[in-house]
Amino acid sequence: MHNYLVFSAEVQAAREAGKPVVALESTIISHGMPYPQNVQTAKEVEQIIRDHGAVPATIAIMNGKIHIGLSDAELELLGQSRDAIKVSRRDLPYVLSTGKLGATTVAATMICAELAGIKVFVTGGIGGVHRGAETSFDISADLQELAQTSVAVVCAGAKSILDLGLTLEYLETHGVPVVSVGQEAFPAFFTRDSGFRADFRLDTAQQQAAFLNTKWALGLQGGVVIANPVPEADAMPAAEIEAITRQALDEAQQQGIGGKAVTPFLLARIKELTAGRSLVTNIALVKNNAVCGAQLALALNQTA
Ligand code: PSU
Ligand code: MN
Repeated sequence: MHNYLVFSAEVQAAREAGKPVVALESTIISHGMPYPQNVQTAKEVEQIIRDHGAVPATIAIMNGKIHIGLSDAELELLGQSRDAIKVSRRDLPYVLSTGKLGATTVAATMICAELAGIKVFVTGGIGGVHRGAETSFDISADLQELAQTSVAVVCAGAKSILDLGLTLEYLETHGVPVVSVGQEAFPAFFTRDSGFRADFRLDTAQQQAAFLNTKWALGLQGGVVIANPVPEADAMPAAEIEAITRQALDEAQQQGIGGKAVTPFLLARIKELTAGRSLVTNIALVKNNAVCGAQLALALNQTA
């Protein structure tokens, strides 16, 4: 298995020194944001994690290897590439065995983080049960991964392009705890309140670390959603985002967008329809999550 893992010098040094490491995904770079903001944001997020005492490990698939930690040149390559493949659990063996360039989703990043012994992963939003899933069956593989892979996923909730009620039901069925930070509500990515409650509220990194240690000490495998709301000042108006989301969903249906292309299509359309303001919010919430994730990795490291 270790034949497949390649650690950057920075991450390797952190492992040897027992320093806390935070995983970062790469689909958000290749398919979630446009160039050059994607690369710029990736670098700034990494720096925020360093500034808070942890070491960032952005994960991607290159030349038949799982890269744990990318150089600036590798980030640039991924951010500019037009043919990086969006890699979820299903796609990992194909992209690795063919040596293609792959950007990992939440699901694939969780798998790779677990292989690398990393417990905390920071992203923007998780995938979920799509609106209309009762006919499309479109349920992100991220949810099944959360059910089985023991990594904490720090996010700003899930976008309301999804059916958030069904997403939370699905997570409950599979025993995935949803923890909110600083509030009771489950956040909806662009907005702080989805109208649904998270299962638990744990405001401090120490409380979150104790929760994770307890879950995993009991042998309860699987992930935990740590839902950290977008800062008030960066949130978008809920009514506006709902109207735009509906329009983007209608367009996706009319254009016959399906499968793994759905989420990237919706993200790009929402950005266009908000004249780029959704991207500003997206960047702000990922940075906010980086602080939360670094603090959690430190707290977990102290109790290890
Ligand atoms: N949601 C976002 N931004 C993203 C994604 C989701 O707000 O960039 C990406 C993540 O990589 C996530 C993936 O794991 O989309 C989910 O895709 P799908 O719905 O096809 O499983
Ligand atoms: Mn899907």
